[in-house]
Amino acid sequence: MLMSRAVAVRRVRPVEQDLSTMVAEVREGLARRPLPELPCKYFYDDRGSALFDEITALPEYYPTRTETGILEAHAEEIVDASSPGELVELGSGAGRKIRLFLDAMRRRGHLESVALLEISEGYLRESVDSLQADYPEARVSGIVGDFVRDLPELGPGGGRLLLFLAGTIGNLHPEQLPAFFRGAASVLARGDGFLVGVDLVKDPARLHAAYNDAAGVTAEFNLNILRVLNDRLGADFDPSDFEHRAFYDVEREWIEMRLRARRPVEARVPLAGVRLALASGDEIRTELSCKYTRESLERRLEGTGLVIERWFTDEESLFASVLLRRKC
Ligand code: SAH
Ligand code: AVI
Repeated sequence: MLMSRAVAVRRVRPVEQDLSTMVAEVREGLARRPLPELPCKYFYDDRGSALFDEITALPEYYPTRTETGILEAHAEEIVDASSPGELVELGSGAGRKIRLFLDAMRRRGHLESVALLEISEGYLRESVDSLQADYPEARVSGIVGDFVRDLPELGPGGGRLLLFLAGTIGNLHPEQLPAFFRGAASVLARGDGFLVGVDLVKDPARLHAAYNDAAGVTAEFNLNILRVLNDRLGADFDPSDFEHRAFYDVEREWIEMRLRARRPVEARVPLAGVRLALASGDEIRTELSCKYTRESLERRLEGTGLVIERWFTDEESLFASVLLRRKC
């Protein structure tokens, strides 16, 4: 008889502490000039996570379909290369692709535990519940936290395969990558694997279409950050005062998402003590989505203790699933 296990979701910090962090980050971001900024992790309340899920099914948004195809072809090989007993996913979202790895681990009779580290608590709880129901032999747990700050919460590695899918690594500033990779290496034992989904540099027209979809879902996703500030910090943004803007910067090799004021805007964020005055046409940067080549990724990996072991890509080289290994 199978023993039922308690479903475990824990927060790294109490809600009030996360709120004070948000206050500090929003205050600092909106004070930046010439371009005020908001951290993109604040897109993801329940609505933002659902909008991202909608984006993944859009005809223009190739990354999810492409990565899923790569993983369907190679998940077995990736599991074989590592023989992990523990699977960890950072920024797990709706938690679908992880199942390809869980199925491969199950077939090897070597599936012990699964941990998800995610900022969007509602989505995390749903994923943990459904994975626990479908993989009862595994110990499934969730950590509500920030993958930039909270990797040590995962504890020491050993028989671990770490997943960071979707190209979410591109939402970090390139200068953050070496520290992020060092942090990841410190929760891996020698020989553990780290599979990173990387969106590749490509035709700017293809990128532009992916972030400016005809149905306007990406625009809604972008505007959702203002709704999150209204809900959590008592801000009084009117999303209809802003329009979505996304463009590819060829020099920096990143997509930038911004919100542009359609008219003069005066907004208050009372919990952060912020009054924001924008002229018509002023912009707030809300997201970077950096695109990489093998060479530019290798540069960011230098001196981090992680090396590229395998590079899987699709026929058009749109996206890469990169298996990193801790080498020492
Ligand atoms: N892995 C899923 C979802 C990718 S979307 C997929 O492959 O489709 C990015 C996910 O990362 C979202 O679920 C979002 O809530 C989460 N996220 C974004 N910033 C985060 C952060 N700083 N810490 C933890 N999770 C974060
Ligand atoms: C989650 N992340 C990889 C997405 C991306 O493509 O950078 C978020 C997104 N932003 C706009 N569309 C999707």
